[in-house]
Amino acid sequence: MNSLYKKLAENLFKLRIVENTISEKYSEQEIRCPVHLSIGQEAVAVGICQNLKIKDQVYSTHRCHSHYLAKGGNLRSMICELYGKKSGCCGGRGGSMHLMDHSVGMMLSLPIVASVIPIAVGAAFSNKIKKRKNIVVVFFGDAAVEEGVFHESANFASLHNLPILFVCENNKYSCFTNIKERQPSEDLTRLAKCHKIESFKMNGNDVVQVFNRSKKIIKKIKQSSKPFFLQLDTYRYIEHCGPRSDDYLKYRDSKEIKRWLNDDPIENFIKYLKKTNQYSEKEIENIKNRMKIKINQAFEFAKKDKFPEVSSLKKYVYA
Ligand SMILES: Cc1ncc(C[n+]2csc(CCOP(=O)(O)OP(=O)(O)O)c2C)c(N)n1
Ligand SMILES: [Mg+2]
Repeated sequence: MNSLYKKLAENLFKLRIVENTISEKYSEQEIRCPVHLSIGQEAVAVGICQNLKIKDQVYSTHRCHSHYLAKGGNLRSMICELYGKKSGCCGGRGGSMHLMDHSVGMMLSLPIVASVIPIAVGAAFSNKIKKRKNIVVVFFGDAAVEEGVFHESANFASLHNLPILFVCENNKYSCFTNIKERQPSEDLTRLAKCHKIESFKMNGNDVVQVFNRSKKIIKKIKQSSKPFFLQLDTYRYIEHCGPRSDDYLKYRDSKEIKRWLNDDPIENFIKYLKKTNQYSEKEIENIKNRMKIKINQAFEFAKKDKFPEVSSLKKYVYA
């Protein structure tokens, strides 16, 4: 397996195993923050972040585990944050929806839908004024384009030619409501085109395609200093918020679920490796085992870590 495919495999398995472990351990009731898992959506974060330099900046949402990990965020700090512990990336104060690690350019995650978009655009504006060569990537869901602030931000980014990649991760749902009940068309690139932002829509479950396409787009953004809107269609496997399946609620049709389970990003990647004679069972097993060990160590550490001191309760509270 070449070094790129190895990296993609490591990240895909890291994300999948971390989130499966969160899902398993959640019932122990030691993780007390809500969790929005991205199981099934991993190829989006992995394919794009593999093209980014440390100095490139990533901004994310309530569903931020995948972006944080794919950008190289510290695993132990993430798990400690989920457990509300002192060594967490926000000192245990933020929980699952506020992941950040400035040392690798994972700048910020915010759970208020679309609220991170203007902040990311502001960062791109600052980079441009300061003539920095890095770009900003902002990840958000299909519901975020339904907030007015998305349009204000897109307009500003277009008008000022800002080097920013808008990544709309279309998993078809805003909580329980299908995009067909919210939008006249599932092609959300039309919402970028009206701001004269170049755009592209593709399947987000093929990590090699996402990597190749975003590589070209990122190069173009860096050369032209113009924004780009990329829609990646994907699917979350389990409930909107929480560690379990919620298929019994029947807001998602079983045919639809099956169709997406058959388009699994990890299975797709394995198939690709086999087709291109790059597959090695031994290497994949090694990667999985290494990841499992690292991940178990992070959970063990987090469980034993201390909670923040009660005396520090008012620190960072502005009143
Ligand atoms: C402004 C705002 N309205 C409502 C909510 C409640 N809420 C949390 S996540 C979510 C759905 C977001 O859907 P999408 O942007 O598609 O992301 P996904 O959860 O599918 O990844 C909503 C409505 C919120 N956090 N912020
Ligand atoms: Mg969605």
